[in-house]
Amino acid sequence: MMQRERLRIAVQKSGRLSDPCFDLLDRCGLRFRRSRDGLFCFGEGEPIDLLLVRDDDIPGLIAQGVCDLGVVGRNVLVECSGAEANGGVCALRDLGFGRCRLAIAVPDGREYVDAASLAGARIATSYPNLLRDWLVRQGVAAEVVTLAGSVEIAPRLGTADAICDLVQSGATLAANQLREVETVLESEAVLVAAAALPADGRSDAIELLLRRIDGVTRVRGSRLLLLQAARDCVDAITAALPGAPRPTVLSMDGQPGQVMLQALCPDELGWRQLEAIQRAGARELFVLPVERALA
Ligand code: PRT
Ligand code: ZN
Repeated sequence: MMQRERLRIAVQKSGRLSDPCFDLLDRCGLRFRRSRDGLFCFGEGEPIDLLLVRDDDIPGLIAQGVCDLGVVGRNVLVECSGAEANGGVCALRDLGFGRCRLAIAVPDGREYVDAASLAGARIATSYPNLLRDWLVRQGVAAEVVTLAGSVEIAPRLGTADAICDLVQSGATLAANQLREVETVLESEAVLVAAAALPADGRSDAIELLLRRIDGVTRVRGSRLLLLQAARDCVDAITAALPGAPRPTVLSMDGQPGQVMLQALCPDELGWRQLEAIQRAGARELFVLPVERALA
């Protein structure tokens, strides 16, 4: 395999994963200059470049060694990993965006009890490998109809009795009079790589990237809560903190009965939660967004 000093990451060119992926890289402190044809992004600070491609091509590009890392939905990774040419591509990190599920849905009027209800049915999907594996696990014999897109209209066209497609809000299913009945796979964007990571100059860049991704994803959505209180109130305040974080309690100079408390809360802190914390005895409450963390 060709020796390269710069790390190359395959990223979806335009689609649901593109914006959140660029946002993550930006939070990791990586800046890029786009090539004229828009297919390549040259890293300006770190030796990390991007190749912008269709998401379906990403596992193959990594398996061939054209790219070292990539960002794809777990649905694409697992669907492709059956192909021998893509062997050994695996997930390094869950990235927390692009969440959806691969689900089976049937027309509203169709009776459904459990997986056995699908016996003999024609199921339309763009994920034939994932669907076939699921059917085998359920011990159900059904016909898999592979379609490249517009899977949700297949039952109305009479070309399928059920579908297996990605669902996020469920609005697409509802608009097509379909009812979700089974989850085949829970998915989110994942950082993928070949099983054997490069051992040359690129390994430092991989380490840097993973450390920064962890620093961003670990605290994403977290809030730092700062407040003052009488020392007697600390237990009641701690009990009122959502997500049960372990607060740090600091004494305040010249005020022996008073403390300053800080806590990293895993989620958004709403007004009701803050008011409950205040009723437990807190004063001077501040809620701060947390951008990154380094242990
Ligand atoms: O051009 P390219 O091949 O790169 O893009 P693409 O069209 O194959 O992919 P894209 O951008 O649509 O999706 C990329 C990835 O986003 C998917 O592989 C999933 O991992 C993830 N993702 C998250 C989704 C959805 N949510 C999603 N809702 N991918 C597709 N959908 C579609 C779904 O197929 C259905 O048509 O949205 C519809 C359902 O959405 P709801 O909200 O109505 O349920
Ligand atoms: Zn695609």
